[in-house]
Amino acid sequence: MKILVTGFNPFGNEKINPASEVAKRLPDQIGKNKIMKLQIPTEFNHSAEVVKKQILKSQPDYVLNIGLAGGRRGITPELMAINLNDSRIRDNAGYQPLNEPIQKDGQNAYFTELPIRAIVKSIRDLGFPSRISTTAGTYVCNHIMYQVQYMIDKEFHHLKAGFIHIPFLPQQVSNQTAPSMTLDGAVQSITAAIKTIIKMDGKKDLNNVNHVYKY
Ligand code: PCA
Repeated sequence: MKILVTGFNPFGNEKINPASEVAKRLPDQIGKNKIMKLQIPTEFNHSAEVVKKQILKSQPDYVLNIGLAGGRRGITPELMAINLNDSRIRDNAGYQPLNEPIQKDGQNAYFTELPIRAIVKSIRDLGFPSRISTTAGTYVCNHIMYQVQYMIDKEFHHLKAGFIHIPFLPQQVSNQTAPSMTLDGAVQSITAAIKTIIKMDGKKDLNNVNHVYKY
């Protein structure tokens, strides 16, 4: 199988984004499976095009997008993406959409095809905090998750995709009390998530993980 993993570049006031730092440190291969890594821009109007180009070029079986959710304590696979751009800050191109749909002919929401319950379990088994998130927000992360699902809906019917938010790095919170996770911890967690995606391919997600919505 081929798995495309994307990580956003730094945005807002941050000089680093753990998402792209994690993506580039992932192994190139897990078993017989190829892991392809791509940094993508934190831009509403450009990110989907960059991902689509790479999907057409490398024909992955799975797309896993990774982003930073500053303030969250653990690794949070997203349940769904909604058809809304509504931004409290400008993106890296200076664009700040307010209350606008992403796709006029798209569904209100799309659910991920990833085995997010099994992913949460595999990360907790490593000793790192993880739970399912029921909202990816309304900024560029929700946007890219939605856009990839829209591509699946309209053209790449066999593709499976999802999104995982990760916490700040320790150096990003040295002057505040927000939670963080080391880069090594985040790399280990995302590697475990990818191994779970591979192991669960073609199988139904677990339904016996208790309290997956809570730490
Ligand atoms: N996090 C932002 C966009 C890019 C990123 O890494 C978000 O949660 O929308």
